[in-house]
Amino acid sequence: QKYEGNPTVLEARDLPSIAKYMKSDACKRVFIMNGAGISTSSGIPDFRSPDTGLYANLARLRLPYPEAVFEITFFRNNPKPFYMLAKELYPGNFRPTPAHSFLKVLDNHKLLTKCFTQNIDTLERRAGLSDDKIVEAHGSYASQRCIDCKRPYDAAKLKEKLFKEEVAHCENCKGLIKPDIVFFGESLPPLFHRSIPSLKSADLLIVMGTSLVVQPFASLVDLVPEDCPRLLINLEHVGDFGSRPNDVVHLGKCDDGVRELCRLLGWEEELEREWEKT
Ligand code: CNA
Repeated sequence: QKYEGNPTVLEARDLPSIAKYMKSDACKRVFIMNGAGISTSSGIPDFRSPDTGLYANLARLRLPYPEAVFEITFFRNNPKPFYMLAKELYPGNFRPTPAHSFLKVLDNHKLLTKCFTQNIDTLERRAGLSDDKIVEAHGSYASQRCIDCKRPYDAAKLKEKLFKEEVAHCENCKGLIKPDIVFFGESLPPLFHRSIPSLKSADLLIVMGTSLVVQPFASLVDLVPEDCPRLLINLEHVGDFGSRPNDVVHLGKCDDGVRELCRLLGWEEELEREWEKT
């Protein structure tokens, strides 16, 4: 159900109107929701892009179905596929993208309230965002533990095992070790739940690089006020974008979208400077 009337907060439902609104006093609290699509230009595949996504390329892992690689019950019986994938996605080899540096620029301008990310690659931190601005909704590689007794495991040891393609076991109970990445069937970190109420105070929500299909993350888009402008920058149309009066849909690559927005805001040089630093 697309909203057919005129916008109530923006002048028009386009990027220049978003930029104008961002420069006004009315826009003080910007929230971000992002997903794997903001990291694809750094070389990390997303899940669902038709040819390049991980799900399209998991045949070699011999999974019964692609999502199994992130299911805790499957992992218990067969941890190898996840370990193979975890090795491939291990952070350190990838550089933040201009879309990540855009988050830092927003923060420089005291506009960024919170970045809710589904990504586990920690590139938001690497782009210079401080911990208090990031909600890693699906966890990250920053810590790891036993799935049974929950005892933390040494990061360097896990990395060594991963790179040797060996499965790590708990030194206490022999349970399987896994990075604190949230699997299907596991609860999201307490910080995610604690941070949700703040969305009520949003002046702007920017959603980038996500298919908006994984719950409960996807439903955060509903939690900003009804007239709060929501901007989607994505290769494809997702979620219910367009159903609210101040929704703006900008189809294309995240990096191109943020560059265009920064140009409209007069921040283009700052964006490139921040990106150079990464
Ligand atoms: P997804 O379901 O794979 O969707 C990605 C979305 O981004 C799709 O709509 C694409 O069209 C779009 N997209 C891809 N490339 C670009 C681009 N350059 N510019 C604009 N849009 C683009 O990924 P989601 O994040 O929505 O799914 C949630 C999962 C993916 C989370 O649990 C993540 O942990 C998981 N994941 C994370 C990473 C990472 O940390 N980088 C990588 C792969 C998967």
